[in-house]
Amino acid sequence: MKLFGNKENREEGKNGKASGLIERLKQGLSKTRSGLAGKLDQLVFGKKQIDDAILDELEEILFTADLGVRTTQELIDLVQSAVARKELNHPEKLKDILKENMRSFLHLPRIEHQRPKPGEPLIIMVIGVNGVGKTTTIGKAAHRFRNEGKKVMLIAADTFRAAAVEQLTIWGERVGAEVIKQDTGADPSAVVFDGISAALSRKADVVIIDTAGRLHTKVNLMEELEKVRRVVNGRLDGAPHEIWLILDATTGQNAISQAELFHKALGVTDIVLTKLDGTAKGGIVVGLCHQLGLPVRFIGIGEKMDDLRSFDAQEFVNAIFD
Ligand SMILES: Nc1nc2c(ncn2[C@@H]2O[C@H](COP(=O)(O)OP(=O)(O)OP(=O)(O)O)[C@@H](O)[C@H]2O)c(=O)[nH]1
Ligand SMILES: [Mg+2]
Repeated sequence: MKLFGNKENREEGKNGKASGLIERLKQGLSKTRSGLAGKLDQLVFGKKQIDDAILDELEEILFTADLGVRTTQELIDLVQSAVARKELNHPEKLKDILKENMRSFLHLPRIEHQRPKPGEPLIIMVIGVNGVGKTTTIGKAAHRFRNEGKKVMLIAADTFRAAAVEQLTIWGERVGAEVIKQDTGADPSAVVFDGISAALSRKADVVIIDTAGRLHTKVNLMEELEKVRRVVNGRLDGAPHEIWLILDATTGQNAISQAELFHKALGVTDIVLTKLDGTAKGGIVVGLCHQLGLPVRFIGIGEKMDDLRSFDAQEFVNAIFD
């Protein structure tokens, strides 16, 4: 009897944790959810059929959630043709068809990452314009890797902004990761070169490089990031294995043009979309995946170290619709 009780408790504990995580995700995405699901419910309430007026309002709702013009139009076309084929006749089914199509827009083949050679660390370079959440994401990601038992080192290559090094150092202390740094104003390439050497000799498992988001000009920024990448590659063949582009969800469609720019200049392997908790523009995720074909790897739903989530299309769509 006692044993049985223990087992039940254990399973309850496990399920409790899973449902807690889903609840936290829903809470983080609540602004987007009330914009989408909330307005959709109002739209279909008491309506008997899908007419042009409903489609117009639906377009407005999707557009406001920042799915982007193209993605919104494609969804409206899909709904319209389902109505024409008599596959969709009742407004209450609208949500299902939207969910199904958004899920398929979000479902992208994973980009094959370069793997580190045996015994060598995984090197991740983190890029993005200023203030999007690079340093915070690095702290949260380091925490995830630490939870997997990895030895993590952080390289402070944002030497442009005063206090940037200090901010990374605080995160390093919080999550138990060593930070390789020099003074503000040092050459980022030199910091990176020394940092990779230190990581190799100290046998780190994962190295994450924090870079500047702002320099005197955008051209300057791209050139410097390119230089940092060359130095990393010169020090360790095959590295950086991953280049994470951090985008701020609250900037909406602007995030898409940033992604295009950075991807063209540096070849991004993963997108991290931050600050989804602070915006109703969560539909940007769909636009990003669908228009650029770049997969979202993580989403940020808060400022704490547990607030970085692996992106899962199914989970995301459920969280913003149900
Ligand atoms: N609510 C919320 N805030 C976030 C999230 N991610 C980052 N932030 C906040 O955004 C602000 C900027 O974050 P940073 O990590 O300093 O951004 P950065 O890209 O490193 O900025 P620079 O170094 O100036 O280029 C901080 O106040 C963070 O706490 C998130 O997912 N949700
Ligand atoms: Mg920073």
